[in-house]
Amino acid sequence: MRKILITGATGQIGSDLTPALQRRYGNDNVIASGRKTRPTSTMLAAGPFEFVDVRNFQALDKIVRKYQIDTIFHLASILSAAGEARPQHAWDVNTNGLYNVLELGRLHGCAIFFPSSIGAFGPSTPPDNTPQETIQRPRTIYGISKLSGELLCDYYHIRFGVDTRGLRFPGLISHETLPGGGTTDYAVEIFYAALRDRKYCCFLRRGTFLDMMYLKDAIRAAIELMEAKPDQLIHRNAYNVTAMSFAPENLAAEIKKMIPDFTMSYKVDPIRQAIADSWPNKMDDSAARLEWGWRPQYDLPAMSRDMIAKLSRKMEDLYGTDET
Ligand code: AKB
Repeated sequence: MRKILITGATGQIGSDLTPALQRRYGNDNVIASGRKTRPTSTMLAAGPFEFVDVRNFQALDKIVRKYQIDTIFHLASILSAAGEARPQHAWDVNTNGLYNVLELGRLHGCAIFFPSSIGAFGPSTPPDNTPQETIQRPRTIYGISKLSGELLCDYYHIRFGVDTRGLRFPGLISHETLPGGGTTDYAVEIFYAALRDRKYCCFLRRGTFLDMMYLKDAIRAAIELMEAKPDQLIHRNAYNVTAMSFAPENLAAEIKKMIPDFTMSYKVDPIRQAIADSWPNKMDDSAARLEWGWRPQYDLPAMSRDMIAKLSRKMEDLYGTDET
């Protein structure tokens, strides 16, 4: 990796991945890009930024040529719940965007990182210790686009020798940027609500177990996978990776240890509940552990402590303290 392009750089993953790659590879060697969301002034000051729609092949091609890109982290994507609200749009962005990026990989020899998801599984997938290779019949347009993305990445690797690599990310929890339109978003919203209002109304039912990961681990996983030696990789597209599995009440109990007057109620959103019910409870990520040494560093208590500490500071900076 010498010259890196990140699509969707202003999103939840990109906001943390961009500075991490800049620290490692140099600010001028990481080109952040996005379609609509204005980058923060910090991101703009830190390195090059390009506005581009990933569905526009010519515009992407121009950027790849301009900066002589050799690696693309393709993060631009519509998430699960937002995808169900606008399925045609989600298919267009997720599938045609990836197709364009893979074509750039074929034409210019770029390595490609593709984030797949637990959404690539469906209700007939074994929900516990979900194997690396198993039944995948997703029922959401997001999951269908992620599964076809995994297959397309394999195809470009086998047929054209493109260096494609991917991870099946679980719900990602972070304090920098909010996720937009996912089913696992409750696990981020709850921290803001706990600190601000001391209460949260959860849109998923008690007992809904899902895989989750702190974003710091996810960023490290993406970089470690892209830096792994190619001959280590058997399951390129895409590796199961997880750090913890919990239900809403487990997360609430963890937060309560630090904010004792915090309470949680439930108002189930049937669309997001149906999506969550079709996803695994807990994946088996032994292929990632064996093939390229994946190890998470944050479990539920460590992640919760760090989130509370970082968000308390952020809220203090934004709103000040109650003291006069
Ligand atoms: C979503 O909820 O849509 C995402 C995901 C698990 O891929 N966070």
